[in-house]
Amino acid sequence: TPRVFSGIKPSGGLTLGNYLGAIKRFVGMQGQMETVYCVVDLHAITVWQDPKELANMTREVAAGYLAAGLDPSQSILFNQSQVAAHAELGWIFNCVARVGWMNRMTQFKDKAGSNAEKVSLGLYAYPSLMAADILLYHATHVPVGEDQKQHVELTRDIAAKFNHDFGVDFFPMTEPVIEGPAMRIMNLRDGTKKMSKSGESDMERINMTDDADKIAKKFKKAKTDPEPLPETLEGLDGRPEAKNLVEIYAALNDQSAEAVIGEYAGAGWGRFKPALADLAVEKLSPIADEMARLMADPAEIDRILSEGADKAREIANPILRDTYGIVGLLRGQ
Ligand code: AQP
Repeated sequence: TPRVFSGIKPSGGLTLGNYLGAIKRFVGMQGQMETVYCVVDLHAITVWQDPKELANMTREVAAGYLAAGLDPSQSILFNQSQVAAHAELGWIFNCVARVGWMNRMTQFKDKAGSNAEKVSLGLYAYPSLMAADILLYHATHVPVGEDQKQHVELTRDIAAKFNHDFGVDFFPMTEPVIEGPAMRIMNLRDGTKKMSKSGESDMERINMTDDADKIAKKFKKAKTDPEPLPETLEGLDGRPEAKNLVEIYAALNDQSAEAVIGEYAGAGWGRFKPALADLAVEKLSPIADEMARLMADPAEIDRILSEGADKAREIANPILRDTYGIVGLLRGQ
């Protein structure tokens, strides 16, 4: 049966990139397939996280999922560290994946930069734990942004090598689901870099908790070139900042980028940016309000996560037990 798995790291507050590239689509798949969504806290600690802030951000990411429409009676929602099987299968996959595969991961190269000797071993092995997250549920579909495509491909490589090495047909070949106009939302100050939770300046991203004034200010100050919007979609080529703002508008309004260009052809930034800010406020402020309401009751969020973890274990534990059996690891009754 088709099953969806995806996750978000609580490594900072949610951004518009996480919302459009991930959460909004996760919620859209609910009800069509079995859906399992995770707050991947074990991934967050691959870089330093303040312990109190980590707990708080884990709840905030959960609140973001819920506020955007995730229904815990239709989807499983939990935080990764509560289901020990993730770490256990992650170790087995560390022994299946090859160092050479990890060396090709572009996200690791981006994050480690020139500092590769000093980053955590966990950051290096991150894609192998991500493969465990997905395959522990025998997930067939993984909705992700463009930036995660390579990691889902690695997940397939790990599944194939495991199946081949042990002569079984056990782990499925997972498909990345990357579609829609907002698969890569870029930084508002530099259209060649992606919008990230942990980017240096707050002005480069829209946070899901930003109020109307902040949203308007950030779009007003967003970098652009001086040209007006083009008459055709091709006119956005070579104009990364302009393209990004058009794509954000399209994704927020459930339109194609072409339709947005159709409406705003020839418009200057003095017209387009306020329209974009108004649209963003209209779509995001109800979510921000609901997140604030949920965050006022952390015990309720913790309860939802722990109930979700119980349901997740019901799927994950039998798959882990079978994996141990295949590998030849003894496990008592
Ligand atoms: N800019 C983006 N555009 C589209 N999708 C994005 N995603 C993240 N940024 C964008 C998608 O959000 C999901 C969760 O990502 P994550 O939290 O696991 O890790 P990330 O991709 O590393 O996110 P950040 O925001 O950049 O976090 P930091 O700064 O801590 O590394 C994924 O599906 C991702 O594709």
